[in-house]
Amino acid sequence: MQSPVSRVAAIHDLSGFGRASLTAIIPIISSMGIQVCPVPTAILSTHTGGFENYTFMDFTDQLEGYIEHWRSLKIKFDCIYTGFLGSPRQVDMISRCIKTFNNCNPLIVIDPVVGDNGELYDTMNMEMVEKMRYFIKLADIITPNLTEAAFLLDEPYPDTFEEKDMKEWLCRLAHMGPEIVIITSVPDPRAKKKTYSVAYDSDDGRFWKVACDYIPAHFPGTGDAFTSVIVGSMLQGDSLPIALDRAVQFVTLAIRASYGYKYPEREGILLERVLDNLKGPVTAGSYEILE
Ligand code: PXL
Repeated sequence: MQSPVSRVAAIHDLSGFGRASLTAIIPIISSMGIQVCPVPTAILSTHTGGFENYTFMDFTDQLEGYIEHWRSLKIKFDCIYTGFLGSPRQVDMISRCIKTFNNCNPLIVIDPVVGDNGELYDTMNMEMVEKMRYFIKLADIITPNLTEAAFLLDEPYPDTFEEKDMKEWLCRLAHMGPEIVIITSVPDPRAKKKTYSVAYDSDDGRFWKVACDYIPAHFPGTGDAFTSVIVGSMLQGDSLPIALDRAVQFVTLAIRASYGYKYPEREGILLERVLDNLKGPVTAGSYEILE
């Protein structure tokens, strides 16, 4: 029987405090009218960006039984969305899990979470990067930030970026497997206070760009928020440039809603204050096509 609403399997860690991974993904995608079924890859007391002494429980050994139960229930998914993974062994496990659900032809979205601001996250290493290079072959859509794109391509982290170089990176990443590549957090070489996100659809060969103001803040979990809006938007039937536009606008709004307060950035963006914006109709955005 067809589900009355679209359904996403969200394969991510559950970090109890800090509004990253599942605690950002579930409210965002749910607010967009889509059912989120979490597959927790690890359980942490907080995310790893800015907290010390967090607890970490790897959930890999439980996953086989968890997924097997879902399979026995014949649950169908419209999308499988995965991000931060805890270990190289977990990447193999999740690859098998994705193949299990391939019979209903879900949209596969992989956010290759390994780092930010030119560096790998605490729990990541080059073995994980190497694994990610193979893992993304399974994806329809990937959403690396500029740091992750550089690691996946084995390129140094660039300070500035011309559009033609960006296009080359997008094409090279698409050659690694995914049909659609979206790169976020690219500093604009011409405007100091701007960053942009770009997307490439290798099916029609078109490139899209959405610019936004740079705000000097680093809230963990913004990548998860961004990709969640992409997932929700694509499942609602939006075009790629509209999905890109909605994701950039939502994250920018959430950062602006948070930045004016005096609270630690490591607690993440104040999603609770902006979630309702995802319920509105699609409005005129600012995307451009790159010729
Ligand atoms: O938002 C990415 C992310 C997800 N999960 C954990 C993290 C981070 C980034 O720091 O630490 C556990």
